[in-house]
Amino acid sequence: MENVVEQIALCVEKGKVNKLSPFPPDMKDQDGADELAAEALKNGAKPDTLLEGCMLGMDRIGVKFGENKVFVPELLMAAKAMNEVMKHLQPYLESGEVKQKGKFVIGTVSGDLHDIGKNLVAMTIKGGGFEVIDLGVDVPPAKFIQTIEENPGCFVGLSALLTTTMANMEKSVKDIQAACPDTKILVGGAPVNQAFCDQIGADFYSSDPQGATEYLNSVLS
Ligand code: B1M
Repeated sequence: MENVVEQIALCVEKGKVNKLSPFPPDMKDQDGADELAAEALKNGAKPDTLLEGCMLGMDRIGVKFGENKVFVPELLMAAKAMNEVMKHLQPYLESGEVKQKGKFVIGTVSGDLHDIGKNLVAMTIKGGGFEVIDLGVDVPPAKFIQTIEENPGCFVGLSALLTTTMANMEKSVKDIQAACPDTKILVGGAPVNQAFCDQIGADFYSSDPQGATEYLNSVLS
């Protein structure tokens, strides 16, 4: 089984989606995440094992991304490979046979339409074993609050890319804290930094997706 974990992890880390995928060139004509996941389940592997492989692969690529050893395209390919595995796991997730670590609600704050970084954070956290509820862009505080109330115990992530929408991030944090005081709020995005996070009273700031995943894991452990 260790082999299955490692094989899936390698495909996710390298972004090897399926056998036909030409990327990465050094894995040309080899089985990808799609074939390996299907084969492993057919041979009786536990669905949890596949999730473990995804988490390991996303963790490795996330660390490299945080260290500037790989860039957005590699992270996107890794997420694509991870999604191939998740496709096979979907029935087990829905039946509850595979348990996720928790729920993470994410959105770009109101007035802001940037979603590339937010999507990377969402994908990395999904690969880290969390159920991700992505509210999209231009999300008003009331929508975050409604979703938190529908998903008690969830974590929340706010992304902002404009200096002008940082004020909306602050309002979202304040409104969420007033309505749902126990909710842990993560913030990020290019203009956001630790000082701003402290100033608006959010729980955690991360400059990259991996830091956000590590924070969620640290809260749960
Ligand atoms: Co816009 N834009 N844009 N834009 N845009 C910027 C952000 C800008 C810096 C460009 C510039 O002027 N040099 C500038 C902001 C200036 C400022 O506020 N000081 C700007 C502007 C001004 C605008 C418009 C106002 C332009 C106009 O219309 N006049 C307009 C605003 C629209 C709106 O939102 N209301 C606008 C529009 C757009 C497009 C729609 C064209 C497009 C967005 C497409 C999309 O997202 N689907 C766009 C883009 C692509 C950019 C740039 C070029 C790239 C942003 C990006 O995706 N980066 C950007 C300039 C630049 O950065 N070079 C720019 C890649 C992404 C992976 O990084 O989002 O930072 P990032 O995410 C990182 C981290 O920040 C972190 O993880 C990610 C991975 O490391 N992170 C989190 C992000 N969220 C996190 C949350 C976390 C944790 C980490 O926890 C919850």
